[in-house]
Amino acid sequence: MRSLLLISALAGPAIAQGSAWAQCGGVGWTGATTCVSGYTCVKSNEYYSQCLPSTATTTAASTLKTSTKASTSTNAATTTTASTVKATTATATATAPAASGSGNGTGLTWLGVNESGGEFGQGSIPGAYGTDFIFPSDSTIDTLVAEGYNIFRVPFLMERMAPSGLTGTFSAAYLANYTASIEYITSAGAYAVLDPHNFGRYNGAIMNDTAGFQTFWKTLATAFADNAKVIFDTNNEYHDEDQTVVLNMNQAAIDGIRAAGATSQYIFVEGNSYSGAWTWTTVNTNLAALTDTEDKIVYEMHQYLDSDGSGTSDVCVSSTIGAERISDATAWLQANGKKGIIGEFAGGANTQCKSAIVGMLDQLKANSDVWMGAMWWGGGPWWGDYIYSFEPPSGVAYSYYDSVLKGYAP
Ligand SMILES: *[C@@H]1O[C@H](CO)[C@@H](O)[C@H](O)[C@H]1NC(C)=O
Ligand SMILES: *[C@@H]1O[C@H](CO)[C@@H](O)[C@H](O)[C@H]1NC(C)=O
Ligand SMILES: *[C@@H]1O[C@H](CO)[C@@H](O)[C@H](O)[C@H]1NC(C)=O
Ligand SMILES: CC(=O)N[C@H]1CO[C@H](CO)[C@@H](O)[C@@H]1O
Repeated sequence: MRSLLLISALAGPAIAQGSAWAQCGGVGWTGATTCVSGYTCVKSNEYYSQCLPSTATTTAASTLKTSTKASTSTNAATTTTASTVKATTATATATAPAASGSGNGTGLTWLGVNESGGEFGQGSIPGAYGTDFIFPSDSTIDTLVAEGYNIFRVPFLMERMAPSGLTGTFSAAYLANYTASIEYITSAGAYAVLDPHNFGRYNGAIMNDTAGFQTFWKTLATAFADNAKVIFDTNNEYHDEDQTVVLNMNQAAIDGIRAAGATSQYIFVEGNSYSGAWTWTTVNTNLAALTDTEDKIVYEMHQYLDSDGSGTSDVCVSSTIGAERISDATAWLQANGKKGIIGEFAGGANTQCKSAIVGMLDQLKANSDVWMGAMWWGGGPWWGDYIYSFEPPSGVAYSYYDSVLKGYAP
């Protein structure tokens, strides 16, 4: 749908030995199953094995590892060196997610970017990798992590992941490639949000099969149960559907994830009406009833600052609209003892929007008792000249907003 630029391979081609960090196994994998010297093939899940350093003390593979601010932050996401993180991944040890960071004194736990591509080409299912869809590029993650961003939301399509239905077998190839992206992010020390970008629908029909949805989530969470830096996002932007269905589907996802043994991770739930923060208290108040045995629910709300809140214009309503649009939701989170995250936000590259964006981020920071962070919409290799593109090095919004946003990194 956008210009086909910067396509980067995520997994290695079929060569004699897998290179550092390359895929080396998994259902359907036909490439190398051994790794170059110094690396060992380690199973991540049924669908993906990766060449990881043979010892925990192996020198970090890329410069991003040393550029994270190890000495100043209390956040494990940023203090842990890459080699240690890689080793953690290799041994698949699930540990409690890091506490709030304090490097910039924001009180926020996360600041990051949506990384699009896996959900592109929705008119072509399953579609072809590299033509209809793509996954985030490693170099983008390296760049953004080095700047302090520590959370990336990675959309995918359920119809590609589970082509025969919610309870059907997953596509080994799609899950393997998706897993490679997710593991790249978490190995770099950041959090990765698994985002079925489906708007509460499957093949265009509103999903209401709670048992099937629970099974889908149990299958997906099983593949990531050992990775504590993974976050599960039940679904992108439910809209125009029955409010009880939204409640029940979120609860089914939570129950499926925990039933998979994925107990250390946060779960992001979304609401109806595109999960808008500005309409949250008039639409989604029933979602306060969601329960989680691990008590790690985070309410993910989205907020754009154009007149209809759709995120389709670079004109912001006013210089204060950001703070205004999240104020009711802030009060709701506080009144109900809940945590929240702005899972998508953006504004045009102009001074009015910049003031509005800063105003919103300042409100998140001032209310970090309930707000855990925010994620810009959006990065990804195929955005081209999109008004909100946060793709380094020259995306419109990256060029304009990077210096502002990173000041809010944990
Ligand atoms: C997975 O990625 C490889 C390239 O690394 C590509 O050849 C393959 O077509 C991809 N498959 C899917 C389903 O994404
Ligand atoms: C559930 O979804 C199916 C398929 O879209 C639809 O036919 C059915 O009417 C829905 N049931 C309810 C109770 O909404
Ligand atoms: C704080 O903000 C600066 C930019 O203002 C950024 O470079 C840095 O990565 C942020 N995080 C920390 C922990 O200092
Ligand atoms: C409006 C916007 O860009 N936010 C979104 C996050 O995911 C997809 C992109 O594929 C958009 O359609 C969503 O609305």
